[in-house]
Amino acid sequence: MITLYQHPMSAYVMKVRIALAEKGLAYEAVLPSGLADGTTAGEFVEASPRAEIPALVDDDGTEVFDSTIILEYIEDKWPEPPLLPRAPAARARCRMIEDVMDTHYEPNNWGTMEVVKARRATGELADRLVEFGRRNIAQLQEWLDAQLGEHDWFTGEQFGWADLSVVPCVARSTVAYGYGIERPGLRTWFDRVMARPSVRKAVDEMAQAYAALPDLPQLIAERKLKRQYRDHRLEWMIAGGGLSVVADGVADGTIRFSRLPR
Ligand SMILES: N[C@@H](CCC(=O)N[C@@H](CS)C(=O)NCC(=O)O)C(=O)O
Repeated sequence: MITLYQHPMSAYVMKVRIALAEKGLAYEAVLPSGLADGTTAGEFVEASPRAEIPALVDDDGTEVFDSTIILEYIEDKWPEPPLLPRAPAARARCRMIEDVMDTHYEPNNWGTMEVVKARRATGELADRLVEFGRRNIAQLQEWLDAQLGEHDWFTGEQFGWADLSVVPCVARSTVAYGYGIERPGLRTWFDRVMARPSVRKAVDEMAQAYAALPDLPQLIAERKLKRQYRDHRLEWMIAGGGLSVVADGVADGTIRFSRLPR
């Protein structure tokens, strides 16, 4: 049986969960302990040396980390039904859409949670950061709408790679933060994609996990939550005006950075 190290709120994990469901592949979902404060260890870190989810361990022992590499592994090993189209240009387009979601859209959701749930900032700074995320999301949704054009799916003729990369981020900003989808084309696509059982299940579990989040400010005060600030997310916080959030987190030891493979 495939093992998937995961957390239901992660957009990167959701991509993989949707892909596995679309391929009809059963897996055991394992929530690694220590994700909150970076004290993960053991078999999870052997499979994922950067200590990030998702990581997949195949039943022959093959270990794969990083959502994009995992999607490629799944597509290579179980090509049916295909998630990528055949034409090179269409394949490249799917991967570009995925990259924009992973690097530009996702940090807005992550950062908004750092403000509204973890309350890393208050008052005027909190308002500025939330507004930064809201504006970015509106602009990215406009871009997505243009990518979709008159098509039913981002991937092309059928649901696939690009759709499963877009939906985790759009669902999170809609379900968790209540941002409407202003563009009618994108809105219609969202309703269409949410009708797929693979997507509905992943989004429902994300929403449940979000609703059940513990008191994050309390955990931060107790030094039990030490969030990883990394690449696009770190950039988001700084670009939005939250350099002091980073400085405060470094000073009080409640943020951490990337972990090198050892
Ligand atoms: N590039 C990676 C990013 C994965 C990622 O950022 N995962 C986060 C959760 S959403 C994580 O595991 N962070 C480590 C931590 O919080 O300790 C991928 O696409 O899989």
